[in-house]
Amino acid sequence: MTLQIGAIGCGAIGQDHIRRISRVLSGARVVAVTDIDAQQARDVVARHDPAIEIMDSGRALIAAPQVQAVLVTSWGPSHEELVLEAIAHGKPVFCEKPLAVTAAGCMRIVQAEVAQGRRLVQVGFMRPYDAGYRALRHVIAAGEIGAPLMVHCAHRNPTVAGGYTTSMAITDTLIHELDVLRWLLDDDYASAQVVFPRKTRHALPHLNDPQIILLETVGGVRIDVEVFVNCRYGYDIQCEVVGETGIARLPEPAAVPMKRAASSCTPLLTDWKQRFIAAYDAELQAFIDGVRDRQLTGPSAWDGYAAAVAADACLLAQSSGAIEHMASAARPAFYQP
Ligand code: NAI
Ligand code: NAD
Ligand code: ISE
Repeated sequence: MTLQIGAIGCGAIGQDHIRRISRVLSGARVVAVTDIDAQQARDVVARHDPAIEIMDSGRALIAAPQVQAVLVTSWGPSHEELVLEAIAHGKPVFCEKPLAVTAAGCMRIVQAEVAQGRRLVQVGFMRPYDAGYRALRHVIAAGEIGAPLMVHCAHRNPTVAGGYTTSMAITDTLIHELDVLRWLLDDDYASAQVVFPRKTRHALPHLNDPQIILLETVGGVRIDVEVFVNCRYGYDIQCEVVGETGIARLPEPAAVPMKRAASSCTPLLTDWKQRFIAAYDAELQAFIDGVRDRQLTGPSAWDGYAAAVAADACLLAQSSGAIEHMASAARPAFYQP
């Protein structure tokens, strides 16, 4: 049976996910799309399949009988309402990060899913599916560098769109580290602080860029993450874990080293879609397979909530300048691993 998916939001990642469902993955097809910008939806249909139906709204798409599972790839602030609507219809939903823009919003989703009685939500945190992060986690879990003590990370984009704000550095960008570092260390966060270095002249007046986020985990690991979204030179994700007896680094993506024009160089990627392309394929295939097997295994609504608790504290820390402590609700048995 081919799983029939309806996609809400036909922007950058919506188009890319529709492409992979239509041309790369197996077991699913896109039967309906919607976008508040109707032209975006028409473009997707023209590009992929004239049989895809354009729906008037996210609500109409979720209610449509031919839609068996929902893909939410609209703007972050719209996610909560759409995911709650999908849960109310008992339809599985893959929601891009952030699950909701506040921890309270994520908790409403957690409560709705628990009340519904089975896992229906997978969050688009793709890094746990990345081969490099998986290898790094394996090295740490095997004790090859001893107990982790410190983690140094960087999340750099060459540029961002004009609508990108100082808070989005947390809710849209850092949120990937907030998720993957919990998973990597098998730990949760205790506190956060944000400091602002000298601002790059390449950032628009309303945006503070770069930012350094300092996190402490419950287990006492200290983490620093540099978020720098106008770095100009490339899309660069770094993660180095310092343990008691050694250091482990996230592998760089494969690239051909060259010597030319009197220099030695290795090209860098500039597009996030390429950097994690295999991980995006794996996460969505896992969702399709999980829906078909009635057992979702990927990042859960609880993972979305846990990342959002930390994001809330980072947002507070951006404005207070202080160390902000965080408190999570107790994890329901429903989400125990
Ligand atoms: P985008 O701005 O290119 O696309 C969003 C689309 O959704 C637009 O076409 C917009 O018209 C539409 N839209 C917004 N609200 C809507 C609503 N209520 N109903 C229907 N359509 C709506 O943004 P982009 O880059 O595609 O990001 C979308 C989401 O995906 C965001 O949550 C973002 O954080 C996430 N994302 C995740 C990435 C990852 O690495 N996992 C990478 C890029 C984006
Ligand atoms: P696992 O499934 O044993 O999970 C390890 C721990 O990490 C569990 O406690 C779990 O609750 C937690 N966890 C999982 N995803 C998380 C997230 N996004 N944020 C925070 N915590 C998270 O370990 P594994 O087999 O290494 O799987 C790790 C991830 O990779 C999971 O998301 C899993 O679904 C996925 N996975 C992918 C593939 C693939 O080939 N695509 C195969 C197996 C697992
Ligand atoms: C974007 O939304 C993503 O999710 C990318 O992975 C991230 O690198 C970028 O900073 C975000 O804006």
